[in-house]
Amino acid sequence: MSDHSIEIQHWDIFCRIVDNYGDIGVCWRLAKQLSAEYGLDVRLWVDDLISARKLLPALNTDVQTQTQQGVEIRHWQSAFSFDAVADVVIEAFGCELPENYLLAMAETQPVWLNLEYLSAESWVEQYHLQPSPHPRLPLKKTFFFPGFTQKTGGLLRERGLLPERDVFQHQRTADLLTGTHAALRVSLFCYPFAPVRQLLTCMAQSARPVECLIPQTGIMDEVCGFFGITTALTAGQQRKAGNLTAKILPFLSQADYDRLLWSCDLNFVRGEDSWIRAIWAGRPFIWQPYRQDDEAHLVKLDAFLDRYLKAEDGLKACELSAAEALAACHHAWSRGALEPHHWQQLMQHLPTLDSHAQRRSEDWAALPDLAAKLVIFCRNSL
Ligand code: TRH
Repeated sequence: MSDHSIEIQHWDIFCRIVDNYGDIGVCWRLAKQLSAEYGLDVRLWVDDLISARKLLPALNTDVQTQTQQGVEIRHWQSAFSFDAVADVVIEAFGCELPENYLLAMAETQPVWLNLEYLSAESWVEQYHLQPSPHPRLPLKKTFFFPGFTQKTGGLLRERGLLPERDVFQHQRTADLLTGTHAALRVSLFCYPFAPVRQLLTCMAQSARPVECLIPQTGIMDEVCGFFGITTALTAGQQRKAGNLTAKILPFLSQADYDRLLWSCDLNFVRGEDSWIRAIWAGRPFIWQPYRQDDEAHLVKLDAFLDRYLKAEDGLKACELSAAEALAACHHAWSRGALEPHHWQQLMQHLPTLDSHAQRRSEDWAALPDLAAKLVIFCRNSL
């Protein structure tokens, strides 16, 4: 057996891309942060380089090993070969490690963590850091749950993120004060089954002009359908309807997507990673959870809204009528039944919701972030 008792330098993160961009979005962000902020040697194993290239445009899909932004990226193929087991092994979202790697882990006994999906539900605190012995091998895996409280694994947040956001937003406010920007700025990222046309109708009928910025994703058919056009809209194009101007953006880099969120008055986000980024933007947002069987996603949604809007652990509640307007809009959006009154209520309470969003981002940024908690846990495990 190797002596690993003082080592947590080498980290392997295993990522299987199920669908969409969230799995790789989270793993790539975490890998970069561990490398940049902690000087760790991080290897990110990805099973689908072609899908991953959406978030890492510089990725060469023809090579098995490459380094991007300080992170070694390895193609995780079914015939799995590796030189050495890392000191810390992160199995992202229960992606199941290769058998030969597990056998080698039984020899070297690394810290083995299963990074779970984010949820605001209260049971997360009980399951965070629970050990799970391997059924056959002398190995223990520990469940690591991200979350919104001290007793969970925290939220992904780079060290300089909020100061960078603040500089950007102050500069933008200064620019706005010197220009004429009456329109409400909204970003739109959601699943194709969201009531996109209903939302665009609300915006077109809105009393205040709305500029809706839409990165190119799977909702373009819905957008084109709303405008009654058959040829696909491409990045750089825009269309108007009533008080709405819809602008199509390319699919942005993660860094530019952050800036988009920071620059908007209201953000529509989905899944996991864009949801967290919307929180850090400190601006009001509507989150569409990833759809699950038995409507489990609606339970997740309510758990989040409770944590976000109500008083908890000394954090201030959002003013009641504004909280009700935000919750009603979230429910209508996730249930596919958005109506103009949801939008009008939301608009009426937007200033209050803006102050609340800013406050919550500061409240939650006061807690240790996910990478910090991972590193502390691993150090303490040795
Ligand atoms: O793509 P998603 O729906 O991912 C989902 C969720 O993670 C879900 O929990 C998981 O079960 C499922 O995948 C398999 O949404 P998410 O999590 O917001 O990931 C989107 C990523 O794309 C995020 O890292 C932000 C990034 N992004 C850009 O980089 N540029 C863009 O223009 C846009 C719109 C997104």
